[in-house]
Amino acid sequence: MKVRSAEFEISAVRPSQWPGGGLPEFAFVGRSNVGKSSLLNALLQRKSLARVSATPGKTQQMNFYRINDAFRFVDLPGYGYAAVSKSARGQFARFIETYLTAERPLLRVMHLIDIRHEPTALDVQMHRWLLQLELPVCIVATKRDKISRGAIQKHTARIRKALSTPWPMVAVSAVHRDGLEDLWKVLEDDLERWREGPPVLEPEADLADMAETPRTGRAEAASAAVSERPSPGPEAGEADVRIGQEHADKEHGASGEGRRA
Ligand SMILES: Nc1nc2c(ncn2[C@@H]2O[C@H](COP(=O)(O)OP(=O)(O)OP(=O)(O)O)[C@@H](O)[C@H]2O)c(=O)[nH]1
Ligand SMILES: [Mg+2]
Repeated sequence: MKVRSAEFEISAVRPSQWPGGGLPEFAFVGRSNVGKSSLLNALLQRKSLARVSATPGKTQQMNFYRINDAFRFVDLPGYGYAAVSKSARGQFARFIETYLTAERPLLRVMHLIDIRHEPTALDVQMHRWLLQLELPVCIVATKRDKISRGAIQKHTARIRKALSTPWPMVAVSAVHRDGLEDLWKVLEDDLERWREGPPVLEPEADLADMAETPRTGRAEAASAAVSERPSPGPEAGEADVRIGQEHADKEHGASGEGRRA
């Protein structure tokens, strides 16, 4: 992706401040300090467009960035920072929930997980929730420069197992600028599908299905596209796009329906 322009638009604390205009969006979620802002800067090749915090829990608003006047990145508040008061944490959760369930053209949620550690209980909870919402997701394993190359596959496998997820995973380092091309590829494919328009409804779809078409339809389209990806080669550990669809369906029962290709 050639980033011709990247502008910070607004730090929003309430939905009325969210920018309009219907541009497609990608949201970045993850626990506090996982590297959301750093990843945004690395993807956009900007030093400090998104503020990187020395103290975790700093990004307490939703920050909107407009790229190439064509799409947006949305940096969501980090969860799980213990030093933030309980009421503030509740507010963050409501914030994130309001955004993720809003009628916006959200193409995919980037769920960031620190590659070094087993996903936390909150990571698992957040991921299950994303699966329930049937939003297309990409798992981004961050800070891969912090472990040896040889350990990447073992760590990504551990994350996949803990999250029990059908979604692709990309391991990145914002510091070494590794894995960014793989991640851009996921975003570019989403944008291309978006430009092609919503999928055509199945003729037998009933009215209840039609009411849900915008979001569910895109989730299905995204899932279909993901399933069509070629299976990973010998270096798959670096950008693991293996899809455990059958496993996930089993695991999540009927909630897997909406994502099946
Ligand atoms: N080694 C290494 N450090 C990183 C990487 N990405 C982020 N960091 C560091 O991790 C810390 C947190 O990074 P942020 O980008 O501010 O994390 P965040 O998820 O935006 O944090 P909050 O805004 O508090 O939720 C900073 O000290 C970064 O320099 C990476 O890829 N490699
Ligand atoms: Mg941040």
